[in-house]
Amino acid sequence: MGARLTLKNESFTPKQIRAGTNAAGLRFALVVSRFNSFITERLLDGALDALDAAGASGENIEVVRVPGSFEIPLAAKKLAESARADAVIAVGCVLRGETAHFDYVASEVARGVQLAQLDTGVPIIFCVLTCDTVEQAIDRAGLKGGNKGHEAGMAAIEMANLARHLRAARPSAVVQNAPRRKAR
Ligand code: INI
Repeated sequence: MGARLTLKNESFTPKQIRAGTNAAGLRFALVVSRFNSFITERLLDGALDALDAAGASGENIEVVRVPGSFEIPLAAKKLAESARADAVIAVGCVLRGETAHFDYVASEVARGVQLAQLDTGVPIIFCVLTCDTVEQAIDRAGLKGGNKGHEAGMAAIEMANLARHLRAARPSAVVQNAPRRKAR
């Protein structure tokens, strides 16, 4: 259990900002690696399912394919720079083999995606599986572990709405008063 907060002022209520989950009117781009496409296509389906269920329109969604996960950051950055998407979703699957190749591809795609979103200010959601076995990847692309693509779609909607909200001079997104904690 963490340290208890003792409030001097009973009306001390910080604003809580949590962006909405409605995707209507938002634009998305998905960068999908063809390497391990039997996994990445399932992740793509999961992401599209989440966007569709949240009210996104097909005409506001672009799907861009790249050869492998290593190529994802450049394509994602170009999409983000072109201001055609409120959020980008990076979809890939890196499977550990017998050499160090896995480590280079996995670390560079993660680093590249993070740099691209920080450089451009456009959210780029990391939906790149990095698994030791094919079974682990299958589990995360629709079986036991759910579908990480669906989670990525939900994250993209929230971050697109949050980025809009944080850019706006007069915020319009959901701002709630924090539930009061009892001072002790
Ligand atoms: N790309 C992947 O997306 N997943 C992998 O598991 C993978 N492995 O294991 O080699 C992989 N390699 C290709 C790489 O992403 C580049 O496309 C290639 O090196 C050309 O730049």
